[in-house]
Amino acid sequence: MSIALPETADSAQENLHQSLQASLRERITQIYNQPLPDLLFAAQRIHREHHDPRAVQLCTLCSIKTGACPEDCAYCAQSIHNPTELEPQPLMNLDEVLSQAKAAKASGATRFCMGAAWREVKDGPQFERVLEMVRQVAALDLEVCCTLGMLKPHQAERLKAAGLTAYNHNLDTSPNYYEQIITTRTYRDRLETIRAVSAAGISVCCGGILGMGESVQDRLDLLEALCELEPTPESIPINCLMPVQGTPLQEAPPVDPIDLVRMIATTRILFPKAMVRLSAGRLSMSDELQTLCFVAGANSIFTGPKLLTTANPSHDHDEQLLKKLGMASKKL
Ligand code: SAM
Ligand code: DTB
Ligand code: SF4
Repeated sequence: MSIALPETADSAQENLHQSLQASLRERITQIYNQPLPDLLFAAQRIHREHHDPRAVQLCTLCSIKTGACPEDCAYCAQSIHNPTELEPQPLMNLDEVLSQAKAAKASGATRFCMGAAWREVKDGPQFERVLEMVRQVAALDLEVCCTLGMLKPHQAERLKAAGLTAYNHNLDTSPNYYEQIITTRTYRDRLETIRAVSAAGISVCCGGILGMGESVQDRLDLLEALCELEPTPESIPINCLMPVQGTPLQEAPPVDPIDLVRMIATTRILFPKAMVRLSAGRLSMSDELQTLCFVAGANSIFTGPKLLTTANPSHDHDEQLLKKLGMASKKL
């Protein structure tokens, strides 16, 4: 009888992977569930080792192509599957985008993020226009980020060559809960694009959304999925759902504020060097809650009156809040 050596080796590897995974999951759960003062203290200590605790990076979003998206993301105003009031807009002209980027820079933003309601990037004149946008925004000495849906390796390489700093592609929630939210693509599709982005040498911006009916365990499973990316993301947006009329999630209840703070602190501890971005949902957060999020390790916000299609606090309000806290916008 012959011994199936390779199988034995494989199963040993699999066992090791499973026990490492179990211990990672346990560690994440322990971090998240510790008493809040301990969690905040641990997050602050790590935050201060790697970042200036007074500095917040301001980013500005620009929806370069709005609405009529074929994907069925249950949270999104821009999906054709959701009867929302949004007016679709075709791909913007280069000049309009550039003037928005200049205005963002003048108001203190150091990162400009262009979002398109596409399922995936298609080669052709529209992609060429986006590449030109990336080149010209990069020439303004801004970090340039894009979120355009799925990418193929050669498209990621072209974005890199055009000067793209980062690509945003969120995993959004846990692998298990994903199909409750989106059915037109899989977690694996997401991971493939993320791999193409990293392989092209572009920094990965990847995070999720809280408040879509998921459990706390789903949120921790999202963090686990982020820990398993290689390399781990340099930028992690934590969004709270902006409930949009006409979407299946229009009535979703708001996220518990302390759960949000726990999530931010846990993210900071697990990803010491990453930028943790307090993203969508700030409009309905009190100044006090945002302050706790900064203490927990969030060090970036999106400023400007609009996110992609939904409202955001005014730039003046953000400026006053940072001033009151003795904090300031981060220079490049
Ligand atoms: N179509 C591209 C994609 O989905 O990758 C890029 C644009 S998409 C609007 C960018 C991200 O915004 C999504 O991955 C999701 O995490 C976030 N987002 C969209 N709608 C949201 C909402 N109503 N509330 C909170 N976050 C939202
Ligand atoms: C991310 O995670 N949040 C930003 C950015 N990446 C592109 C987008 C938030 C969009 C919120 C809903 C809207 O305005 O349509
Ligand atoms: Fe389309 Fe992106 Fe909205 Fe999903 S989140 S519907 S892919 S724009």
